[in-house]
Amino acid sequence: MSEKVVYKDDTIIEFKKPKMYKVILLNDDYTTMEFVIEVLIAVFHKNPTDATQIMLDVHEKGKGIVGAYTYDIACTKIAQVEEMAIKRDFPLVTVMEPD
Ligand code: TYC
Repeated sequence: MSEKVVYKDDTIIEFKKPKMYKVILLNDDYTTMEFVIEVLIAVFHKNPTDATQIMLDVHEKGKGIVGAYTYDIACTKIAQVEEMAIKRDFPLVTVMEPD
């Protein structure tokens, strides 16, 4: 997908939409529900209601999509989750896949 913009001097610039990547949250038996909600609010800017719903969904189904982001942003969010989880000694993991 792309958008072409034609300027007054006839310059044509084509803006390509960046590829998006889904960040997927994985369930485990050790991370507390409260911590997962805290991560979803801090890293993914979810409100408490949505964060709780996503956490419960992942708890029941094993995994769930948290959002879709550009490559760099998805990588950064995954690293932020890892850093928070390591600090608190939880095995919480997020992964990414092309949207
Ligand atoms: N299954 C965890 C528990 O029962 C809670 C949890 C939910 C953990 C979602 C990880 O991505 C997760 N404490």
